[in-house]
Amino acid sequence: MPASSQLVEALDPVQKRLMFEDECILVDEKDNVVGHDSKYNCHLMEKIETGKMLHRAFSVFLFNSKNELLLQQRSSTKVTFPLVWTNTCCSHPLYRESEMIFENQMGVRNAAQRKLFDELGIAAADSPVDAFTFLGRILYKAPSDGKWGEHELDYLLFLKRDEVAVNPNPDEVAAVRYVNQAELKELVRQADAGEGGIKLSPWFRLIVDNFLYKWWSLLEEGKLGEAVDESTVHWL
Ligand code: DMA
Ligand code: MN
Repeated sequence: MPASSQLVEALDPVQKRLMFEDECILVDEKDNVVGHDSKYNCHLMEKIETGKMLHRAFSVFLFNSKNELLLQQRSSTKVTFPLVWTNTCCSHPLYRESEMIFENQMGVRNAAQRKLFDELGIAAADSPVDAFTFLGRILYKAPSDGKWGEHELDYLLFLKRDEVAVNPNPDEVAAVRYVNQAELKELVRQADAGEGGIKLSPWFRLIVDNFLYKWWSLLEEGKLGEAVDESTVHWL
């Protein structure tokens, strides 16, 4: 059997289906759409190294009325970055009309609403597309293990809601917890110290190190709008 088909056989069946069903949006470094390819191809490190697999993604940060942030631990069956702790929900807008609307980030907002339900069982009524605050975009590359990785242009979305019902999908999510700023700092310390087997996703770590606490404090002060940057793509 060729090495590439052994790689496919070893995948969890649910994640394997999504790897070929989900068609990601390929973009250039300015976020212009340049094509599309399967989620599978977009996350193979050997293809990422060609520089042609940069794709659009989003990261949602959901806060409750106490300004605590919901974290998720990715399931053990995720192909990329299994069992790492990360922000509330991440995925990709897909190559379909409703998720490619550029104006007002509407395609990404639609995709975020879809995946909050798929991963966490959060009802669309609890994640109205207009309720997301779009903060800005980052560009980063990160290997997962030898075979898999990410090279993304990632839209950052904050959402603050009164207590929402959360019902994690075990195919996607191993655990969830709310943290305040001090608790997140302690989690980061543990990850750095290699304590308790805590690992953080590379994109979450980049966002924590560059933006999160500043934006979180603005959210607490009701001034999140001051942080919005619609034009820059930040290279991290
Ligand atoms: C991809 O997330 C997006 C980012 C920002 C890493 P993911 O691997 O959780 O995507 P999916 O949920 O579609 O598998
Ligand atoms: Mn990706």
